[in-house]
Amino acid sequence: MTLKNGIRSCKNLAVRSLVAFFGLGTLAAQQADDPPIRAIQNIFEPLSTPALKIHETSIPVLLICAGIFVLVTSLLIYIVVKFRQRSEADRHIEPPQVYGSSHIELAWTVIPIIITVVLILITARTIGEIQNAPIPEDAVRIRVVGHQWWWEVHYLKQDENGEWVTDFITANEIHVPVGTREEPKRTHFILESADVIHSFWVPQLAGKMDVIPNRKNELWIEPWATGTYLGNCAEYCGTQHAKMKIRVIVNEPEAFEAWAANQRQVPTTVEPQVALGHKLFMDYACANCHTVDGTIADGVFGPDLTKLMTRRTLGSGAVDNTPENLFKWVRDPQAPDMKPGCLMPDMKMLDSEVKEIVAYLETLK
Ligand code: HEC
Ligand SMILES: [Cu+2]
Repeated sequence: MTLKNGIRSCKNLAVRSLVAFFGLGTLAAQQADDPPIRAIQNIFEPLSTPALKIHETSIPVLLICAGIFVLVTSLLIYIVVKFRQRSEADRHIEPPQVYGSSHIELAWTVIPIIITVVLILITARTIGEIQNAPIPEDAVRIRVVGHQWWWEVHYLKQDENGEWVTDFITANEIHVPVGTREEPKRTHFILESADVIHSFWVPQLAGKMDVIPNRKNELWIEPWATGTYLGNCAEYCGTQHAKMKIRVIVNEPEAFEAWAANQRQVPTTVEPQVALGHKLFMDYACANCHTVDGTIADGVFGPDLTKLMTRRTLGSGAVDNTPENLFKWVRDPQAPDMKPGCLMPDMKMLDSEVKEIVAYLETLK
């Protein structure tokens, strides 16, 4: 093994351990043609326009703060050393008392005010640039609704009256097209909440944005590198807040269009070998909480399952979407290795019934 390879495999190992440690999604769920996982939430490597602007603002802010830190710390160390107690006699000597010095008072009032104003101006400029950016005509528009503890995702299209209406619905895994730095491709999010306050955060793409009931917040991204970007709900929202992950899959425009075309396609027939599973799904309460387009299932309490098998994870990134995990999830999502506390109940079905339902779910792609 050459030194270079050795370093590379150490680096890979480090990345994998970090990914595992922070539970930032697992690599197993990836498939061969998926864009690479961008799991390390590296704040110094922005890969999308608003993240870059924030990064550019953070550098002067960090430098100013670092300057203050170094100055204050060195003064402190200097004073601690210089005026330390050297002999027993020192204990009884009072140091010179300085008060009412208008020079000193002015200096330590005015200088911090100036520094603060500079920081405010730098920050306000960036916020303005991001918030006031007009939405380009060709932007992909997505409405995201935060739920305890998953994300409902509506891709929007314009109807004949110019209103933005739902084109198709998915959950937790958001696909968007990639652009370049010269020719950026915008994706615009409208963020809403169905229950409590959540926060939408995919660090390498954009800043955090709170997701608040009865309010529409907005956020946009212009990624210039393909990848599967991992993010998380960043506002404590109850039991399974930590398992309310986000995946943004940034892909080449053709791959994105192919994915979107498939999402729009409504299945019309049920394959005969899964007819029993389909019937059980409709007979049990599944259909009251979940939608499967083209069937009577039109529940909206849980994620839309029409294209379940195109997702890499289950339960908003709680576990990989593998046949075993799908079986375990449907049998009992409250199991300790699934998502205990989540709002889907243990349906207490027979394993044989679960098997039939899972066989049906596996045709939803
Ligand atoms: C009371 C409503 C409710 C019922 C009944 C219900 N679910 Fe769910 N289901 C949910 C909720 C809520 C979630 C999201 C859980 C989370 O991620 O926190 C979910 C998640 C799922 C998921 C994972 C989807 C994804 O993309 O992450 C599958 C699969 C699923 N349910 C299948 C079923 C099946 C099959 C049944 C019937 C046996 C069923 N559900 C019954 C509410 C329900
Ligand atoms: Cu949340």
